[in-house]
Amino acid sequence: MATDLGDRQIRSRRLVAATALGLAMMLPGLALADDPVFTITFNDGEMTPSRLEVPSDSRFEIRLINEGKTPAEFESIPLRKEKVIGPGVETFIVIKYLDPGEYSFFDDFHPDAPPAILVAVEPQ
Ligand SMILES: [Cu+2]
Repeated sequence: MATDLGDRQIRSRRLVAATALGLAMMLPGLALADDPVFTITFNDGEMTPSRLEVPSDSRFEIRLINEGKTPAEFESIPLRKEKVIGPGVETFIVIKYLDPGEYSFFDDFHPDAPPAILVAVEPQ
């Protein structure tokens, strides 16, 4: 009797967990399905790539991945954006409708590292 109840509870908990995981995986994709996605990786002061071409006049997403052992901070004065990324963390920012041109950014937690640049290019 008690074992029976236990089994049923475990089974329903597993179902809830699987459903929640499925939704969590689907929702971010749905929310930004049309936006192009670019990735910048941080690694204890190194940013890759150091030059990233993005489309002007459209919304896009930049995925920020910190593979380093120390926190990083994406910071751009011309873009007026900053975001802290803990070690081992992946997050993203959305950027909307840039004018064509160059937008520098840096890792504010590693100020000695060379800055990097976002280049907004008019779509052909
Ligand atoms: Cu900062």
